[in-house]
Amino acid sequence: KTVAIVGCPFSGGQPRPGVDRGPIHLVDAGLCDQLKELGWEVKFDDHHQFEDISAASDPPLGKLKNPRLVSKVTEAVAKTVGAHARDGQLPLTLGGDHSLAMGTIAGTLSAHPDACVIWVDAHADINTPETTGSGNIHGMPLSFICSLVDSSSLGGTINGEPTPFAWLDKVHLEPGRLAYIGLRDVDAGEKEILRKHKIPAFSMHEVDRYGIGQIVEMALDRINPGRDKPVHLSFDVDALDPTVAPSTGTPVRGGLTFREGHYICERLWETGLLVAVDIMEVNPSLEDEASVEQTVAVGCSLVRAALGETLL
Ligand code: DIR
Ligand code: MN
Ligand code: MN
Ligand code: MN
Repeated sequence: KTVAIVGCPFSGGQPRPGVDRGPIHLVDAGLCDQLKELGWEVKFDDHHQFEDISAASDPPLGKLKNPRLVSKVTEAVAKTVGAHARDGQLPLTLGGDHSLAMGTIAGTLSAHPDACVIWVDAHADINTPETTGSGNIHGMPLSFICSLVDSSSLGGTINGEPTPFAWLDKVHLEPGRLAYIGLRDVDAGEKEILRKHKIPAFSMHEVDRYGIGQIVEMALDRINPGRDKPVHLSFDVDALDPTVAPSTGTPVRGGLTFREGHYICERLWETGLLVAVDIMEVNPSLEDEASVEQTVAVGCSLVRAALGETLL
């Protein structure tokens, strides 16, 4: 069993600098050795070197900020993740901001067309270019992946130039194969999308009501009832309570406990269905040194839990 670490020092999907240093901190904390100790063969060449596009040559497209840059970077990530997955390796993508998941999920789907997605986050990240208030693409990756983006606004060409996200036209995740855990800061337009497409969403309210053990089964029952389809886990560390993972760009109080976050990872590993893992939005430039160390350590231990570390 081989895990391929895809380090993605990228922050272009949101405005706060520093999240691009998340993957560097996670690797420097000893993640590779920790995974070797769990019996994995670890493939890590270096962090991804992304082609830069200057802000001057990347003006907003409608409300979208840095559209060409985000598109280029996520397309490259899709190729890398897809190649590892087709090689039978487990791609572990370290972010970086959550716009990267456009690339990781597209990559997973290229190798496992029947994959489903568990999205652990305080936010739904399913705004469309029309509903977004912020214009930050890290709040939108799922609308692109689930083909909810109005093609008249982004498909085709603008002034004869192909729109940057044309590469995503062929990528499609059925909204019914996506389930959320941990939501607590969902925009009005996103709530409408979740309802309209009947997307299984388990907010902190449901976690409180049923307990995390039941919630993970309820999520899997909706998207993977036979427990036979490959599972992609995309974990935004802001799903955790800010007391557990303080160093992240958009913390929201009332989040998952340390154990609840780890339980999700442990249970998904236990199913034997995990084919890809993302750990996103660790920002080592936010909060004090102890908070950064704590957040990075939690990021590493979530990865270990998803890759087979057990308590006994
Ligand atoms: C908000 C915040 N829904 C947006 N999203 C965040 O900008 O679309 N996602 N912070 O992680
Ligand atoms: Mn997110
Ligand atoms: Mn989030
Ligand atoms: Mn599509």
